[in-house]
Amino acid sequence: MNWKEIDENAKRWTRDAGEKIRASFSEELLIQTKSSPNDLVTNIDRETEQFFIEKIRQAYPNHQILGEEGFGDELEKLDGTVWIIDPIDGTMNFVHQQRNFAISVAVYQDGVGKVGLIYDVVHDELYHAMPGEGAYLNDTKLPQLPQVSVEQAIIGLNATWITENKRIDPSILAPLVKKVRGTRSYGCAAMEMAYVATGRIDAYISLRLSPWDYAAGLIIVEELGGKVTTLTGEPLTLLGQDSVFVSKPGLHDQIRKNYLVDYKEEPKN
Ligand code: 2AM
Ligand code: CA
Repeated sequence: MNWKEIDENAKRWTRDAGEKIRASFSEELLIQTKSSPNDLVTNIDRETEQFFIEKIRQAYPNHQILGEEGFGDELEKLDGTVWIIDPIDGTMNFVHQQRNFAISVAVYQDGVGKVGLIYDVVHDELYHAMPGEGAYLNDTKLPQLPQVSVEQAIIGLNATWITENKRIDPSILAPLVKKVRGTRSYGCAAMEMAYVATGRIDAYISLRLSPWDYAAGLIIVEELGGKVTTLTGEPLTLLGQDSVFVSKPGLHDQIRKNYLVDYKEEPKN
């Protein structure tokens, strides 16, 4: 398998898709809802996913594709070469703000991450990594993540998780929010993982993400020595929805030990 070539193609297609998205800003958006009134999808989400699928099918007919908008394959296993794509992560931001969204593209081989790309379309910033080859922001190599204390940390966290919700007792995360230096909520999981990779934030917590939200970020953050697990410290499945805890290395253990011991995953069936 020529991973360098796959990486180069993935980067080119991602930048090309970004250019199309930027061009779409001057056109009228078609906005629809999916599972709830706040779960948005646009014609651009769909067209962007279809653009990737066309390119991948043409170049790599044997590869599988897992995409948020469902134009790819239905996967029950991660056997073989699998592209995991979110054409627009942060669709609500895309619709309301025309910023703070990203394209997320990852390629896995038998469940092992090989290429991870997160593209901040508006800022033309491409975060990318291949395991063992370093992680980059455009052409600049990112340094390994340093240690930080809980008191000095800024964590990415949506306010939903410290109010009444279906997934976590709000009293679990409240003491952590009190202890850290600050919290931020960008509303785009892939970008928040890219921000952990660059040290703009120190950790990121979400109680429900899908594989396409974190598949690329996981490769980039792990390449820099960061940890990416569920809130109970288990590996992410890349097949269903999971809680996600992304952090600088020492901070991950500190937060798990001191703030997350009371959290239990819902039984999956
Ligand atoms: P999306 O924009 O691609 O849907 C918002 O806090 C973050 O969580 C975004 O990255 C968003 O991705 C993701 N998200 C929102 N609703 C979700 C859901 N029902 N399942 C999984 N991820 C979701
Ligand atoms: Ca999306």
